[in-house]
Amino acid sequence: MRVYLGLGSNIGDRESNLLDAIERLGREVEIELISSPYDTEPVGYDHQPRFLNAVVGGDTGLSPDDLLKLVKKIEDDMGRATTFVNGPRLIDIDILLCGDIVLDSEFLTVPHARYAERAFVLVPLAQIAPNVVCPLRHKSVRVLLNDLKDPGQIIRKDWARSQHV
Ligand code: PH2
Ligand code: MG
Ligand code: MG
Repeated sequence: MRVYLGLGSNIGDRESNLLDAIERLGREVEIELISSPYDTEPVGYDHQPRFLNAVVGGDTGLSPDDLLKLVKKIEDDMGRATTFVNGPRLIDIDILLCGDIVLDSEFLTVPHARYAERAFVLVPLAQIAPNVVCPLRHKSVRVLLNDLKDPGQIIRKDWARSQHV
């Protein structure tokens, strides 16, 4: 199953944190696409440092629930402390899309509940997968991005360290 995951960090060495998370994900998910990193203004809670965001796409045999367990384990292993909703975080890994699966359980909502409103997700996602169609909205990522009223400030960067997929 093709999955897309969003990553964000705004504590410590943001790029190292994203790359560390991608490397750990790569042990269980065949990562095939990695967006550029984007320097983005915090959404939801202003009084915190800017984020570095990226999106990866890959193939996995894991179920959405097992993928969530993996993501939580990576966040824990990397030392993410619990803060508060929309607060600062060393690493955040969000499941955005899992093939055509639509699910809404106590633990997991797929597609991600807010990804289609968030430029810090849609801009990197549109870089690597503009034609992927949201199974809930039946719109491509490119169209979802075009629909965004105020994308805010999203600055594309280059990875300082080279990526090997
Ligand atoms: N994540 C949030 C809340 N706000 N803002 C930006 N720019 N990037 C994020 O990854 C982010 C956020 C909750 O997970
Ligand atoms: Mg998040
Ligand atoms: Mg999260």
